Amino acid sequence: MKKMVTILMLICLAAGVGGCAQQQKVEEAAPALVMGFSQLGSESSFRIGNTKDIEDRAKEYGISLMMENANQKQENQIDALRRFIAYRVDVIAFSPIVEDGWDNVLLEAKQAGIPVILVDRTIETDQQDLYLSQIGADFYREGVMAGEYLLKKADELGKEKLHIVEITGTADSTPMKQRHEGFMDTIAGDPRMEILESVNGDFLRSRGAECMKYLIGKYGQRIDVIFSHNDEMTVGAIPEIEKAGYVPGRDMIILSIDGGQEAIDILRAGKINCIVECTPMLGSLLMETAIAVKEGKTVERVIHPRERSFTDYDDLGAIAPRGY
Ligand code: GYE
Repeated sequence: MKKMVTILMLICLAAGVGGCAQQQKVEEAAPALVMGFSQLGSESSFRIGNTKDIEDRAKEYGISLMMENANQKQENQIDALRRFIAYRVDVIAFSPIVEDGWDNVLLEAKQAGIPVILVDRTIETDQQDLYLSQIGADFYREGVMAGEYLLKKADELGKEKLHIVEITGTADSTPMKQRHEGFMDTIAGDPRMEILESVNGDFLRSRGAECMKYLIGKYGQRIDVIFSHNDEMTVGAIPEIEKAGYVPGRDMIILSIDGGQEAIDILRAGKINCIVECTPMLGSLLMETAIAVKEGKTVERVIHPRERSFTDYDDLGAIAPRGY
């Protein structure tokens, strides 16, 4: 795209000012494609970073973007998808807040001949042809990475038992289900690991605080480990741990997911022990996939970005600014 703009500018210079205005109009009138994107909400720094990245990359790739934010409500997302169908966009993309309940609206998109790409989370359906591709993290692997860190930490601490509490993300969402499974499968065979309770924090900072308050009230110093499904809830939980007189990162091992800047800074301060990365920077993959779809090319069914973890075993000085 950048190349195209440069070529256009060169033609403009050769053609004089009048020609330039004409060329500019032609380019503005013909975006590579029109994409309708339904974002699920603004619940976390991941989500805000994801929205911004999609907007930025759409501009970069010359894609005309209709962005709608559903404010955490599935019915708002369904309404947005229907508007995109009525508008006859070239491609529909969306981040489904939960996995179930999409068949009807996606059937409508299929009947209108509009291809659908899932971003970040996936859906549960018997009709596999309702979407072409899912671009998002391997959430199961994220849970596994958190579990593997804990097994290593348990060896280092040499404790006989570790009592774990889990603060989960939005019920019935892909990251909630898969992070839980990956983590539980990884620690399941180890007799040192004991789950005290899992509570639903809905990926929200305020809920993270409430959940932590409840858990500390109920289990107090029995809690050895907190596995929180995202940074936002972790950041909400930490002050509650401190208010109760415990030192996060030392008295209680804290495991988090996302890797936004705020949480990375808290990791550096020693109050979080491990953060598994979940990158919101999915915009380029989305735009490239959408263009390939428009050109009639076959695309990958599942596209995972590469991710890592950041832990108190790493050189934390070496982490580049996260951008979300
Ligand atoms: O981890 C959390 C966000 O779906 C992977 O949603 C995403 C999750 C992310 O609210 O912070």
